[in-house]
Amino acid sequence: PETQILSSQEGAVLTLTLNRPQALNAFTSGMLSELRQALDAAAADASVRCVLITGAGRAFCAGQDLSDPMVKPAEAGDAEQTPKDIGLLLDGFYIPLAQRLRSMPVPVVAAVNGVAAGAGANFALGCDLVLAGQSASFIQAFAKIGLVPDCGGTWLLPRLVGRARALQLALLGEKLPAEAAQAMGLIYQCLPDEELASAAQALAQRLSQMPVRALAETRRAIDAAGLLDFDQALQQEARLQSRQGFSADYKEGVQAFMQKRAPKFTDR
Ligand code: T3D
Repeated sequence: PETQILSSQEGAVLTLTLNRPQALNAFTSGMLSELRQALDAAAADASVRCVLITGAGRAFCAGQDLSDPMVKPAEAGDAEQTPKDIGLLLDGFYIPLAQRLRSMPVPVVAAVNGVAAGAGANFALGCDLVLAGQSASFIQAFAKIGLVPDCGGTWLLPRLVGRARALQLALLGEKLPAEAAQAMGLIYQCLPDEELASAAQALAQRLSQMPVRALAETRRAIDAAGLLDFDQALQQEARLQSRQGFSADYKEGVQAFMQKRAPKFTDR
């Protein structure tokens, strides 16, 4: 079958494009597997120093494909009437994907080019820096079909925008335009549609030239600090700083500063 995840590399930036535009890039199990494999490959590939994720066509991703036999509830005339455990799809596909995304050894940028709904919204929000075009929008569509937010939404939303706004988004399931998403701190930046692709590529290129191991450790430390008290966070910082202090990137960063030249970072 035609690949549902397009992959292209420019310098050290790998772009992954969700590619089922006829269904607004809704996730099938095959597509979720392909995406995870692509992220695994990127994590293992030393030539990749930043990943950029976007969607083909007019949408970013409409979330789980609701016509997929794995999730579609039985209808009156269906031969098979046993209720399905759709949670199995989380165990088998969404959880490993969300974990993979959140533990990438390099920064991950989302370029949200259109609607991002359900798991599509939370997959985007799980990326490190989220850019969106002005015509893009975010929808916590779960409530509308009797589900709860997944793909990390219950963890991400209150941390991004606070409990009141997390509940506003998750309970009402309304379409949140990209501009409002930026205003409430849900995403990094909303841009004119025609500037999105080039701005996202430029941002990803810039990140790829930074000390990416330190950036990935920073993401991990910030996420972990949510569960720590202040003193524990200080201790965590000290541990990570010790390790970074021995890194080639630290040595290069300080040397470049002293020599008034641009650094060339290589750690990953
Ligand atoms: O455990 C589990 O596995 C459950 C996991 C759940 C995770 C989830 O993601 S739950 C949430 C699932 N997603 C949704 O509920 C969103 C459903 N889609 C929409 O609400 C709307 O399509 C949008 C707001 C995203 C976009 O609206 P609009 O008006 O721009 O487009 P449209 O006309 O509704 O959609 C265009 C086509 O895409 C249409 O097909 P057609 O009629 O042209 O043949 C539509 O059916 C299809 N499509 C859109 N979303 C999905 C989809 N097909 C399957 N699954 C979808 N999620």
